Amino acid sequence: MKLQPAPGWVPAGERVYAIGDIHGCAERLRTLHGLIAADLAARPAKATLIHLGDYVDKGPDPAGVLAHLVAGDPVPGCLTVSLAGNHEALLLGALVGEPLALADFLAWGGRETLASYGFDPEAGPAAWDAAFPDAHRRWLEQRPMTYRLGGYFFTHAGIRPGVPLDRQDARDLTGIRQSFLASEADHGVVVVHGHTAALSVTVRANRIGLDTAAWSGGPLSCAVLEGEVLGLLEG
Ligand SMILES: [Mn+2]
Repeated sequence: MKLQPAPGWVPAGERVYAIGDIHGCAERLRTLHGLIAADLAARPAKATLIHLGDYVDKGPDPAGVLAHLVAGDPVPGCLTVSLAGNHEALLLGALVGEPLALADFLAWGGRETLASYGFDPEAGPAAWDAAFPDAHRRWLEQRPMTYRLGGYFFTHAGIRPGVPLDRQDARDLTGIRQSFLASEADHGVVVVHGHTAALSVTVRANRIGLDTAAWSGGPLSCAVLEGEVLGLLEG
């Protein structure tokens, strides 16, 4: 793996594998987990596997992604941290028939999620809710919003510049775009995020963006962080 200087740091002897928006790309996620397992076997370290959220919608197999992650331990030997994305909130809101969530869910790729579970899109929230696997619902409900390690702060979309990390609003953490992406402020941490797709992984002094639109033909990107260097894997 080619390593380049990283904007942040990870404690000695540790490594982080951070994966951007998955959006139903179950096969590529399994491929990427295999590459991570091989890298970890070749170069043992205390490893943390972080998924940056947006497991469902848009792509072909959201049900397969959730089945794979709910089963646990996707890369043996890694501590796994799977963060919440805005699409997880949309799905949970749609299942209980919350009108705004339902409208956004259907407009932003929720039909692919329904299809992957074998649900009739015309059946409506009550029918979907009754048939949705309990284990998948509990897993979605339990996703943490943030994770911190070394000089890095991991969250789905980004942070509101100028607001302390422990006082960030959940809507910013899972939804913020330009006011974070365009900021050149030193946040005190390097924010590792997904949510806003780019053609390739974005590495700036204050952030690393890992959403490379896997669902629409881009790679599923993984940043490999250790010491003060950064490598990339693609599924
Ligand atoms: Mn997304």
